[in-house]
Amino acid sequence: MGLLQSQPEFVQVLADKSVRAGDTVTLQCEVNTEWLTVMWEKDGQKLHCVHDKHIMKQEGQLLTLEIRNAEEKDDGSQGQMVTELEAFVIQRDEVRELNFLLCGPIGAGKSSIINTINTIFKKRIYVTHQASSFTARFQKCKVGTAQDRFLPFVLYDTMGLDSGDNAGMHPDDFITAVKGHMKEGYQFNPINPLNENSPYYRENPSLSDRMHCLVFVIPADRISRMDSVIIQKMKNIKNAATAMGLPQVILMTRVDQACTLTNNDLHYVYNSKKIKDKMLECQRALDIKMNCIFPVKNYHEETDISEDVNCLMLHALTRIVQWADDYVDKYSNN
Ligand SMILES: Nc1nc2c(ncn2[C@@H]2O[C@H](COP(=O)(O)OP(=O)(O)OP(=O)(O)O)[C@@H](O)[C@H]2O)c(=O)[nH]1
Ligand SMILES: [Mg+2]
Repeated sequence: MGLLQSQPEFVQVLADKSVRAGDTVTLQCEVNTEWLTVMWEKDGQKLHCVHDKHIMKQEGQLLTLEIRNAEEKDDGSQGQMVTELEAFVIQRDEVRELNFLLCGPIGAGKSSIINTINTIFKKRIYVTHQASSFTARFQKCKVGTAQDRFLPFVLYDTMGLDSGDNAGMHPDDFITAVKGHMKEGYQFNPINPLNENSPYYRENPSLSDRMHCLVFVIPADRISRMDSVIIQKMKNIKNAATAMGLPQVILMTRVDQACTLTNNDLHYVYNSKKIKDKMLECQRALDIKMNCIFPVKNYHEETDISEDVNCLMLHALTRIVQWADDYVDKYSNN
């Protein structure tokens, strides 16, 4: 939060505060003049004062903002997570970008994740990565903007997994991609996976060409009815990734479709029994630890940016970036 005015200076700036949910938070700062107009900001945006929740006071040179009945959403953590990710530097300069491979059933929300992450960093709704038109090529998707700089991680979108033998992305293609053999632009072929004779096959991939985190995308509202063949395909991919020591996470999408409470208010996501049950189902299906399963909601029909949607995704992305960086650090030759 901050104070906007041309001439005055802070005598005492805002301090960080840790509080319990339900507490009243008092944020205070001091300036060197009484003659000013004050505006409080949160995450770089003007604070929308809510009646009986935000109380602003100006007593001489002392400026106070009282936030009653503090909730998680009152935290300015979105801005902090964005700043930290924008400033992120990979530990090893052998690798210039961390590569994340998205993997999941058809229509799970893989392309929408790319749109959601780009929406956060472009700070406007981003829909270029066409969701709902199925993904046919191996595509690398940058995050951020050319003007401000792209972030040091990229997402690789893939075709969805299907239950048929000759339908959806071939599981062998995931393993080929994880190992770094698959070149961008490769057209997925459900029947014949990529082979060494193809121009899209990279012979000797380096650590930079390999994937640094495998991101399973599982829709919360469909996990209970998911075909066992699809689950088995994901398990096989997971086992191959485990053998390579690759970090793996689950982004559990469509939480709004799985729980009415969460649909009405995304803050319920961590308190909802339904969502917890869906996370447990994901854990059992793929044998991935609960602290590597992240419930998220994608932008899909919204026209405005939502801090709640952003915070869920940013929380997951922060962990993914850290774990991928640890993997690169471990396997780097330098
Ligand atoms: N309600 C809701 N809808 C979502 C969410 N994520 C994705 N969708 C919708 O689900 C549908 C499928 O999303 P996509 O992002 O195209 O899924 P995909 O995994 O890329 O699909 P394929 O490329 O066909 O495998 C689209 O209509 C999205 O708008 C979410 O979190 N909540
Ligand atoms: Mg897609």
